Order: sequence, then C-alpha cells, then structure tokens
Amino acid sequence: EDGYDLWLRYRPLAEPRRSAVEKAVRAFVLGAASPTMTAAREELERAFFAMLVKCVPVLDDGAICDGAVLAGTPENLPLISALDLPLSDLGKEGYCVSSLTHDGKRVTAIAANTDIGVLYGCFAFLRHIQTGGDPAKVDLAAAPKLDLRLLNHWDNLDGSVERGYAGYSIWDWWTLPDYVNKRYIDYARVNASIGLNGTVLNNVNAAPDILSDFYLEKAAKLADVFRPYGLKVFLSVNFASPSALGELATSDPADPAVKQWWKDKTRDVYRWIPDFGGFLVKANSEGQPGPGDYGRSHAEGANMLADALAPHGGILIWRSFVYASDPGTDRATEALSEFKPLDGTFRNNVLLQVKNGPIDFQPREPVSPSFGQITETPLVMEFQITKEYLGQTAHLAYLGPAFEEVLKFDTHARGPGSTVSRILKGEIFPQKVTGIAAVANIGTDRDWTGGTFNQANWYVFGRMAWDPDETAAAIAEDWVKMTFTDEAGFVRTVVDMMIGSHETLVNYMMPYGLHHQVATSHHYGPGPWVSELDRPEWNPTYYNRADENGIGFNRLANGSNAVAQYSPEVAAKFADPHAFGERYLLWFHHVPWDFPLTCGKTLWEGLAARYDKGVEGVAQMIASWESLRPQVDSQRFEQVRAFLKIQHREAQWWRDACLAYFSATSGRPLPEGHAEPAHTLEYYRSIHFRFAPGDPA
Ligand code: BDP
Repeated sequence: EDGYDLWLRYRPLAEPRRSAVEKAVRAFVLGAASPTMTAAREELERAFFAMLVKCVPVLDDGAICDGAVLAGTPENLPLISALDLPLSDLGKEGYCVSSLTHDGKRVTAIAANTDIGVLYGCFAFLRHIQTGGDPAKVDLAAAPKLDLRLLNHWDNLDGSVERGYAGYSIWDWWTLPDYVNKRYIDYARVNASIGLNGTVLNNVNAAPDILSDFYLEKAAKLADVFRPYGLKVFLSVNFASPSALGELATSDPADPAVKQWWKDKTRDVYRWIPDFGGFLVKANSEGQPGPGDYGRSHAEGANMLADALAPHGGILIWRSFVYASDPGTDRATEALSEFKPLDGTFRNNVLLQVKNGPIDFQPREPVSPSFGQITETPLVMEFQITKEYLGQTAHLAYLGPAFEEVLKFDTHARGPGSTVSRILKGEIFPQKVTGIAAVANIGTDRDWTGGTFNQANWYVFGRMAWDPDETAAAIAEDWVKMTFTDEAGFVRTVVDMMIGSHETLVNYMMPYGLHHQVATSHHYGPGPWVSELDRPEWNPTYYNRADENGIGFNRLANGSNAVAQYSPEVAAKFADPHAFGERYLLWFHHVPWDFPLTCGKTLWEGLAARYDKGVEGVAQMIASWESLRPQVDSQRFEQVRAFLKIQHREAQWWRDACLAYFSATSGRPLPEGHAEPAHTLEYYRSIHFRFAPGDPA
C-alpha cells in the first residue's frame, strides 16, 4: 500500500458483501463509444474487476438482464430515454444513478445529459459501493453548484514546485509531448472522480516561456490526455510576456502593438488547445510585472487580456493578491482598497480570484472582506491545499473544517444569510460564471501528496468545489472509507482525529487570531521575533505587535480600521473581542496581557493554555492512531505514525519558541502550571535550515 491509488482504491470485497455487489453488477450496457464513454467503461471495468475479482461483461447488443448497469445519455444509449429519469435538472455536468426495474429486470441506471455527466455518475456509483452503500438500492442525483472547479499548480518549468512538499512537478516538460506518463491519465481520473474540471498547469509567478510554441505543444499534449475526463487546461501568464520574450519593446496594455501581440498569441494558444480554459494572472504583486508598471490600472491590464480571450470563449482570472502599495497601510486592507474602485469596470469574461483571507493562507484568518464588498465582478475563491503555513508535509491538518468555516461565514452583505458559499454560487450578486480554485499539493511522490492524510485535503477541496454546502465531516467519512476501510469504529476514530486536527494546529501555532508568526521565506517553524525584513508587512512582529504591555493587531476604528471593510453587522461582531469564540481576538484587537477571556483566564494564561492544548492534541492523535494499528497496512501505518511524531516534536517547538518569545517581550514568567520551554529563546532564534522544500528564495 504505497498510496498511489488515493481514494480510487478498489480492493477485493469480502463475503457477504461480494455476493451482494456481484448480484447487482452482472453486466454493463454502455452508451456509444466516445473518449469520455471509454474512460467511463474503463473505470467501471477496472473497479469491479478489482472488487469482485472477476470480469464483468459488457453487453454490446444492448440487451438487458437482471443486474445490468446501464450507463449513458439519451443520445448515446436510447434505452435511457425510455427510463423516464429526471435529467432536466442535471445540466451539463450532473448525473443521476438509480436502481429501478425495467422490462421486469432489476437494473442500475447511470444517466446524464452529457458523456462527462455519465463519467461523474460512474464515480458516484463507485463511491456508493466503496463506502458500503447497498448496491441494489441506489438513488443519487447531483449537479455541481459552481461552474469552474480548478486546481492551481505552482509548478515551475524547471520541475520545482513553489510551496510544494510532495516532490517535483508531475509535468515532465522534458519528455512531453512524445511521452505520456501514465500519471497524467491517473491525475485526470482522480480529478474527475471528485468533479474538478480545470487545471492551471504552472506557477502564478509565471515564466514568460510558457507561451512559447515549445511549451504550448507540451501543454497541448496534456490537454489531449485530460479532455476525456472533462478537465480543461488553463495557463498562468506573465503580464510582461511581450517584452520579456523579446518580441516587443514594452508590455504596456494601452499600446496597440501589445494588444495585438496578445490577440495573436491567444489565437496561437487556441490553435494548440481548441478548448483552452483561459489565463490566470498575478500582476503587480510580490515583484511580478503588471499594468501598474506602465501607470495603468488592474482593470486596464485585465481587460486587454480578456479582449484577447473573448473571441475564443476564454476566461481571464485576475488575482486580487496585491499588497504594499504603501508601507504605512495595513496589508489586510489592500486587496479590497485596490479592487473596490475598479468593481464594475471589468469585461464580463474577467473573474477576480480572491484568497480566502485578507493576508495569506494563515492557519486561521477571518474571511476576506472582498466577499460581500465586491458586488459587480464575479469572484473565484482561492484556497490553498498545499500546507505552506500549516506544517507542510508531516503535520496532520485536515482542511475540511477550515474550508467549511469560510464557506459558511455570513458576510451580511445583503442581510443575514449572505454566506460566502452563496456569494460564490452567484445567489447574492449575479455572476455569469462561478468558480473556486485551490493551490494543489500534488507532486512526484509515490502517494502524490507527500503523506496519506494530505490526500484528504485534495479530496475535500474537490468535493466542496462541487458542492460548497457539504460538510467536512461527511466528506471525511467518505474519504476514510475509501482510503482505508469502512469498519465503523475505525471510521469514527479517524474522522474524529481529522475533524479536530486543524484546531489543534491553530492552537500550537497561532491561537486567538495570531497570524504570520512563521520563520522567514520557507515559512517552516516559528519566527515570532522576526523584525528585520525589508518590508514591514513581511515581519511577524508587524502582526503580533507584542510588547511589555500587550499583544495583537488593532484593526478597529482607532487602529488600522480594517473592520470598516466589512458590513456593519460583521464589523460590530469583529469589534467585540469575545465574539466568534475569541477566534479572531488578536487579529482585530491589541489587548493587555491581563485581558480577561471568557473562560476566566487572563490572555497570557489563555495563550499558554492554548499552546499546551495544541501539543496535547497531537499526543491524542498519536494515541488514537496507535489504537488502529491492526486495521491499517504497515506501510501507511508507519508513515502516519512517524509523521505524527514529527508533528508532536514540532508542536512542542512552536509552543516553546512562541511562549519563550512572548514571555521575554511581556517580561512575565510562564503562568503557573505550564512547563518552561525546553531551551532558551536564543536557541530557538538560532535555528536555520540549509534547505527547505518549496522555498522560492
Ligand atoms: C504566498 C507564497 C508565495 C506565492 C504567493 C502568491 O508564499 O510563494 O507566490 O503567496 O499567492 O503564500 O502569489
């Protein structure tokens, strides 16, 4: 068990289940062949061969028998029309899977309006079987609630992956387009199994070269491989490509030659990839070029690219991750300040991609104020699956609850119930196209994600992209059953571990709304003391503002006034230090060390207690995992166990280093009952790595 199969882990079934499944799956009757229908057929054959340890025949003559599984659309399998299934609500990507009787035969119908809907339906049927559902009683129907469901790869053309902790890029630019690594096909299958339908192949810090024919031919090959699985290719582009590639003297979006260059280049892209999705752009952010370099606005830059894409039906996704226009400004306010005045001036094929929080994928952030305040430009959520700020490879942190917290957050933008999920779905402000994206955690590691539990974060993102209203717990349960076993006690224990894991990590890293307390550049491990970096907003001390009197960032009206960017209802809650279970306390408030918490402790006591609780939470995960040894194959068991030990050691490191620093700054000894840090503050400050993966520095 090396983890390569991810959740598409089809294993022989034990009796009596095997017989029950065999009875319900005796033969396949499939719609006329197409590349997507072939993919559906191959998946069904592969899965049931593995689970039943026998070949299930495909009946070519369309005759049906008891136990036939019919998969198709009304067009490619006329029998489907005769079944009177509710296809009209399913749109272009939805499916229904139903057990029914036809002509006196008990059959399962997997039906959709399109071939890709059929493929999604096959995966839904397989999930039903893999998670222990009754094979003779299936009643599933679903359609995605968001149009664009995208992975963003931060993969560089040299094979490295920015913030990647699972090896190198899975795109082998050297052997493409001649050699199609089987991994590309499996990648597409896996994404289709959770309904993802687009992938941005390269890093947002984009090399201009991606637009050369040399790379486009390779990207086109990947698009060919992905197409049957409904996965569209997108590319990140460098705004200065015209000049950087040496073809023009400028990349000024107002220059007619530049506009023409992008039109021609985009036409080339579509020549290579006829169903190309569009461009993703990081502009005027962290040193990337952009329209600002020529005195133009983000809208002028985005609209130029949107105009080049429009004739081909392409989409332009512009990121709102910008900051440091002025060192005196609170970084948390900058994206909205920059984009709010431009709202309503973008072409209608422009989408603005906004990170979930106002800073940068911290263990916990309040929701970005753009959700609710940008009302005329379609917004795409950007989550991060790769755990840049969350312990990277080894720490077990299931992101489902964190995603759920964001998606369910009520912005009050148009009264109560204006949740982020509803904004993304276009229910609050009209959106022609809706979407969600996440930075992938995929690499060449045999298990794809550098650790079994990291796979769950890819999985939960896909499931929530399809349906942002699903719960983290229900998705975790499916994942555990598909990845390990459906034995009830096992599932309960692992789901509990997963559900608590994110809060545990927040506790030992950045409790009570602390943020950006990481070491420089690689972001691995604690660095609350760092204060000497060039730009103020890169320093952890900028965020913690700890001194002898207190700690926290005052973002109230008498501070940076970032709260004013939220609706009055939400701003009033953030202004209450005790609201939201004190989750955002130090994000919005600078408070004295003796500040009284709801639990009766002072803040200093509460902080110490939270750090301890975090370390203790990891110890509990270790104990839970140890109890499962008999039920997990040794390879995956030992890896998780070793990773949890690393996590425990590092949770202790975070706890000790942060408390040592805050004790020194506050001039207070540790509160009674809390152990002294194992080492001196100087020791923690002196820790440096020679190498940390994913570090762009
Ligand atoms: C930060 C990463 C950096 C990315 C940047 C971005 O540290 O490597 O380039 O975000 O999203 O989280 O553009």
